[in-house]
Amino acid sequence: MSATQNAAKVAVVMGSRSDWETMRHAVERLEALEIACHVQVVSAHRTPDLLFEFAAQAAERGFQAIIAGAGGAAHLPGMLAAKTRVPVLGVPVQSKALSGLDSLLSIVQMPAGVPVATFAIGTAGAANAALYAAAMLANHDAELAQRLDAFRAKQTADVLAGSDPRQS
Ligand code: RP5
Repeated sequence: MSATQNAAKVAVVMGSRSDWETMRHAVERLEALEIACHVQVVSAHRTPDLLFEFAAQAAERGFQAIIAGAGGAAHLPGMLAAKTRVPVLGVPVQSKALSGLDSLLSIVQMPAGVPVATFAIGTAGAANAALYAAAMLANHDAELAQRLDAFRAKQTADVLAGSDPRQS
């Protein structure tokens, strides 16, 4: 495989190491689909210069999507979207104080002109952001499309095989 094929297609960033327990669900889904990803803590408030540098370089680094998770005053996805044309997929991390409603509203209420695709609060949002990024990439990658179709077929088969909840 060439260096270009090996290069990360998706970046997964988060506002704090404390977000990892949520955001690892995105990384695990990407890895299961054999999508190379870059993972990094980038804080809108604690490392604002790093945020700007990361966003400025995102397109030239070849990222086709940025999955950004943050909690509380969750400005990371929106500020990234303000500084790069690479699509930003926002994941509201469940906060202790307000259970993630603060994170959700911080991410979803973007002004017209600067879009962030916003997902569910917590681990479901992280997993679905990864699957959404995979679907975007699959439009231009037939092998990935096959892997994504296989994942969905297995998911359906697993539910059908366990459709009687009394059986283990
Ligand atoms: C946000 O503040 C992070 O995304 C995190 O969800 C939250 C709390 O961060 P820590 O105080 O745990 O580092 O910036």
